[in-house]
Amino acid sequence: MAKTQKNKATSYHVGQLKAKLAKLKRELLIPTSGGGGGGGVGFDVAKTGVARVGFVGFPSVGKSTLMSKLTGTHSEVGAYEFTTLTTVPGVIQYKGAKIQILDLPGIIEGAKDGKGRGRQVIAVARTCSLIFIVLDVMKPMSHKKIIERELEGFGIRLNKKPPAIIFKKKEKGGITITNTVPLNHITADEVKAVLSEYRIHNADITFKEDSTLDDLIDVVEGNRIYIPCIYVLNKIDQISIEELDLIYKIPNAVPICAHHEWNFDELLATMWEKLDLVRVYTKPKGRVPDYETPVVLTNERNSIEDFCNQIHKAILEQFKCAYVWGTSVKHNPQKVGKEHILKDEDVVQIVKKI
Ligand SMILES: Nc1nc2c(ncn2[C@@H]2O[C@H](COP(=O)(O)OP(=O)(O)OP(=O)(O)O)[C@@H](O)[C@H]2O)c(=O)[nH]1
Ligand SMILES: [Mg+2]
Repeated sequence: MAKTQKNKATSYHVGQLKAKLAKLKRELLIPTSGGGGGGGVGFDVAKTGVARVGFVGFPSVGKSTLMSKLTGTHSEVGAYEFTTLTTVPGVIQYKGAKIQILDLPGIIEGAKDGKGRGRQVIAVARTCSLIFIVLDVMKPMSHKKIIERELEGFGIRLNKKPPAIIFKKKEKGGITITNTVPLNHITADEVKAVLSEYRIHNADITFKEDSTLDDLIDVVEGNRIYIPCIYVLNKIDQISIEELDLIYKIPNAVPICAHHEWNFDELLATMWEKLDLVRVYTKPKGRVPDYETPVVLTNERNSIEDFCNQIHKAILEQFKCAYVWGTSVKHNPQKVGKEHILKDEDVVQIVKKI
């Protein structure tokens, strides 16, 4: 594909090839016999807390050291590779939220294709709300790209929003392509080639951003998972200040030293920012809000209804309305219904039916 010159005559061909490749990659995702793609015994652990952070990286980069220092949960640390052989869960409490931390076994290149226990590790990574890609600063930075490629090969998209493409299949009428912005990376021919590879001959597609063919394929495939990611650059005790200045330029990276617990404050603050959680304080009638123990919601499930369900399933049955103070409302307080969407640090008082 890289060797094909891009022009009108070849664009259909390129689209076809890209789609073919995506379909083959999907076949790799489907577990082969023996449940290789699933969690596997002892691999996936029960979810606890409002969010889950998974550590992914090559062996011996310091994942278990970081886990032990952050959570106080012991995870075996070894100078040899593949010390950790299964998922080790731990919990940290940060800003009133319980966050589950998963120390995962080291992966190697080719993990997504079934090398080592990589498939199982990456399958667990797919269930995380945030991924820490842990890298050893003494090792080549090309490792970053290798890990990213492994995760991407498993349908994980890092630090990326779902493509702004609306795709609707229909019964007849052919392919209709509309775009609200100019498209610089794709032609109608290529779009048609991709769709015909998927045997889609009737559909409406609207591009709301300057998309690529890969974006389109992600939408058609539909099984992509969009997960935020932090590059944790470990072992900075081994490098000079000049080298540190250089690695600080990497986007979404936090340099640390797990061993001496250096820069954990920045790591936790960045984690919090990426998790994008919503803390809501409850206010019993006639009393001050409880600022000690917030109800923590995720940015996808943050309505008054989600808030009620988080406290107790039975609350909704008696729900009449709610008063909200904070940034999600114009007036303080404002009367709202159960569809109202809450923002971080709002205060809520529930009014029950009598
Ligand atoms: N110099 C230095 N060494 C560290 C640091 N953190 C961890 N190490 C060492 O790196 C080695 C590997 O650490 P682990 O925490 O077991 O690494 P891991 O990523 O969990 O390894 P696997 O479980 O095999 O994938 C150990 O010898 C640690 O003591 C650090 O901040 N600085
Ligand atoms: Mg380990």
